[in-house]
Amino acid sequence: MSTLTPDVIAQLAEHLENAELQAQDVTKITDDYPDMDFQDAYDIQWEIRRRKEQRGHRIVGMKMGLTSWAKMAQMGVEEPCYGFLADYFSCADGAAIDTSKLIHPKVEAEIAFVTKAPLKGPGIHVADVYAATDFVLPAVEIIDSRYRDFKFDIKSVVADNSSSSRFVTGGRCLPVDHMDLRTVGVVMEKNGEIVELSTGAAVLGNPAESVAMLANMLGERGEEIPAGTFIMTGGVTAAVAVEAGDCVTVRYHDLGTLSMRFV
Ligand code: OOG
Ligand code: MG
Repeated sequence: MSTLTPDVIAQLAEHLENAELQAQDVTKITDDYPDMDFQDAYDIQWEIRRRKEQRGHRIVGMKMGLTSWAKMAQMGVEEPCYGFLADYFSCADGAAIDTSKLIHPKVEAEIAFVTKAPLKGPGIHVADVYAATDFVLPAVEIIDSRYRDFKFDIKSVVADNSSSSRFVTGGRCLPVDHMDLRTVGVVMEKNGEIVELSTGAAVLGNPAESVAMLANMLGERGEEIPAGTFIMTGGVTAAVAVEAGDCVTVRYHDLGTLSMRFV
């Protein structure tokens, strides 16, 4: 079901994408459209994706969000969501990330997958994910909600591409059969001090569950995860606010270290 007309979907997509591109916060869209539903919210997100592709941007991955209790508790939203990653979101390990293009960035430590076979829901489970995984690697997401004071509800955040804005990846990649993803330890440091720590099990008990959930959510729209897709599974800890001058390093058991600074 959807409640919004195609015109309103297009208008809200433009509104939210402009907020991203101009780094200007806006009020959450459910204030004006309280009856909008999940389909409307994902329709807006897919329209933002279409707008970017039409301008020549490539989609270089997908992300799941709100998959750990730490994140759900921090945001007051208890349902996972997905988003897409556009080419210009990608930053190299060690990058200087320009905060003037962002509203109020926060960093999240995540475990990422790259697939080697398509995954199409419904009915995808962890064994399917293992079979379709090429390798896993560390990733740090920089989220930047377009909503004032980073306050939203699930439908507003879905429409806003689940706060996606930048990501850093690299480190070391490992085949999934060489590790227990649940016990991968993660230590996040900001300016040399430990600010958060967790393990892979924080994400739905096993980050592979997050990939399965993405396949099943996409399946509801008749979409799939193609082979060769980079997927971030969601923050293993609460997100940490950063500003110009901050340096962040995240150390992962067996998967190496990622660093970035904010300028
Ligand atoms: C929504 C996106 C959450 C994650 O890893 O949990 C997310 C938000 O908290 O703004 O990317
Ligand atoms: Mg995230």
